[in-house]
Amino acid sequence: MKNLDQIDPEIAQLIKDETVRQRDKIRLIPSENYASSAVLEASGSILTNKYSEGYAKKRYYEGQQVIDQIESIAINRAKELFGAEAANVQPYSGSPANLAVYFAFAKPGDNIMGLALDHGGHLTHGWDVSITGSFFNPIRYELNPQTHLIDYDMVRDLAKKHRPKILMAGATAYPRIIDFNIFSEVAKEVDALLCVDMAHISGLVAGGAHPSPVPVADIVTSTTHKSLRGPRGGMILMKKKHRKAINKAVFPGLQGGPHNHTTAAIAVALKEAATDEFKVYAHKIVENAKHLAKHLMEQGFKLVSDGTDNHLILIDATTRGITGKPFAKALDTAGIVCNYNTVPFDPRPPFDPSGIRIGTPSMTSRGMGLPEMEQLAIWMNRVAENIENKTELEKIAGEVKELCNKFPAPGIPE
Ligand code: DSN
Repeated sequence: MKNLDQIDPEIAQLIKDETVRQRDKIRLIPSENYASSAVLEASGSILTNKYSEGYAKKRYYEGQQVIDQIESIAINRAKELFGAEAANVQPYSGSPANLAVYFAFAKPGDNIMGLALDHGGHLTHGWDVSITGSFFNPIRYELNPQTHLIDYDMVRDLAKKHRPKILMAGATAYPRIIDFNIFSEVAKEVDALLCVDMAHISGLVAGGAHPSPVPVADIVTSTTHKSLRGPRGGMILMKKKHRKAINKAVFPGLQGGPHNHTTAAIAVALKEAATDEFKVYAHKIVENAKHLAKHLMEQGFKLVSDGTDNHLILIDATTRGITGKPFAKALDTAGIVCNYNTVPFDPRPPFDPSGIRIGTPSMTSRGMGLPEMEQLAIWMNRVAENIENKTELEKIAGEVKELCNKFPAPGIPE
């Protein structure tokens, strides 16, 4: 970064510090990953200099000879990879992508329906503090209190009672496979638009490690930087009949010019995700998560739904006599980075909840496998037993660093 070093050494140093952090720690936040060097190069390119309001061949600015090609390539790759009829790659991220769906298909005050945030949904699925919970009338379905699986009977009953305009499926903290077919049946029964937010699992879907919502949903939204391993961005896949409404909602409805550097990086990530290597990666994410879950349970941890089918695990720390926040902080000191999280029916508040949320996309991107999952479970148990023992936590951090240095991360200089 010789130019940055010279012009702004303060920011240059902070980027170096963050690079070291990402290199030397085990990153378990399930929505994070390591974008490849190719994705980073596209994302950091001169494409950031260009304004392109509109869509290919229908822009409000001249000079789109190159940008039109880049955006068309990204759209075609998204359609091909996910088998979608149409795609929009301009949303700045997942929340704007979801907002575009509401803006296109609902009016303020309309009923919309989604999984409650404290049961694993997302803010934009109609939670109070989100614009989606105040402009629309949110109806929330929940998990079954015994199994902690989505209560599909409740989904059907609430949908029949409230007839939402939009039925939202998808989650940010749900460790099990979502049955998109049931959601599709319910949506048809009540004449709702089915939107699946697959942000967390889009890499798994791309690699065939999770059933795809694309064939059965009207609209599928996603971020591009989680298990899909692209740049920070969003996209919307849809049936052709919805393209006009969605395109209009994204621009000029919600956004100005698309971030062309991001569009190019999304195109690169989609090319990478179409490879056989990525299919193997997607399946390994799940294999690692299942193995980690098994070994965490052997170490005495209580997992929500007693395991996982995807990339994500929710641990209820209270059965170990600790709570989520201090556990997450102790793990961070030990070089293991996760986030504290509510567990279903959590009696504790979101800022000091009972659990932590972890996932395997980043570790798997480094080539870590089953032995490393076993080692991680042992470390996490040691942290739980030594939550206030700084010396022990720092000792673990040293061991973690040693392991990390054996597994170079994509996009991170060694
Ligand atoms: N912030 C994301 C996550 O961590 O799951 C959801 O958008």
